[in-house]
Amino acid sequence: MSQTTLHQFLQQRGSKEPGLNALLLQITVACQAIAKQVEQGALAGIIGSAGSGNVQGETQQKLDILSNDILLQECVKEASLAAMASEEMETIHPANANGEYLLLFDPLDGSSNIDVNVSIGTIFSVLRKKHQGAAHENDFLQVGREQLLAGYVVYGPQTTLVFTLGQGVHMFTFDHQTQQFVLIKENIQVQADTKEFAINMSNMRHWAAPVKRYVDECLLGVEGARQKDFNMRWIASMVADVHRILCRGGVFMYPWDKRDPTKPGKLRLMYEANPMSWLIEQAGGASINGTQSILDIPPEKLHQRVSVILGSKNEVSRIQNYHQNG
Ligand code: P6P
Repeated sequence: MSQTTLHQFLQQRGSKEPGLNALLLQITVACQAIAKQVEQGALAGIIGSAGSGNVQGETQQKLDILSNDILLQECVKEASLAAMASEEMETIHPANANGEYLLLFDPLDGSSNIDVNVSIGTIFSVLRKKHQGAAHENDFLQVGREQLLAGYVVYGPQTTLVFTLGQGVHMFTFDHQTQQFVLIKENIQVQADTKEFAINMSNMRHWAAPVKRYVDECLLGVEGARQKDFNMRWIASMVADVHRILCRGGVFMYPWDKRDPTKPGKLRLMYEANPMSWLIEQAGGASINGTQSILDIPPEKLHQRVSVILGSKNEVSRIQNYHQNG
């Protein structure tokens, strides 16, 4: 079977902006280096806590910091990149003052899974710097619909890249023999209906009523209002859960809960929810915070959090209806 590499795909069907294609390729160079470290794990002495905390107040794993550094070092080489922002950095990291693009990333999503050899991943999002000269933090505060490029690399049984440039969602798996990302699926579509939901059930007593109603109905299965049985998955790596949904449908929920009512949710808007939401919408799915599309939420802070409900559009629509109509 003739293989289409990522380079060939971008030459044939990439962005009309060469700098954006070049930036995507540079991001994949960084992710290949991260994949090599992830595969080594304990053999490279990179398992476990780094003994430091990030701006989120979370304990940083050694691989969190290493992955962040690899992305900074590799992507700064791209002349089109003006600045970077990361879950692991309090403020932005300047790159090239004449660069046109702003890159945001969660360098290693799913850190709690690193030590137990469960899939983790890198999530990335690219915006345009809309003025001349050096970038400032406020330049990053754009709604998700302004994204030019969004995607992730999942480090699992395969190292797989999924991205969108606004013309569909495409999937590439890394071929270790040729050292190339090879196209395995283009124009991915998320099933409109599903029998599979993903949520951390241990938080059930803290959920708002609409989420509790939806999950209760799933659990009642064929004997309840839904008249069909559901399956549940929770990998605790958003990248892996979203990848499964892109491949076979489903709905992912990390909703607001009353453990800390002042926090709209656990996941971060700019470098987790927005890139994943654009991928899902580009694939025909839907993504909301409960009441509105995540891609329409105007960001106020770089690290702000958001409630996330995304996946098969008919299920997301049902959950939105429960939020809006009780
Ligand atoms: P919990 C990983 O830490 C993450 O940010 C997402 O990738 C994942 O979906 C979620 O948190 C898991 O959170 O509370 O179930 O451990």
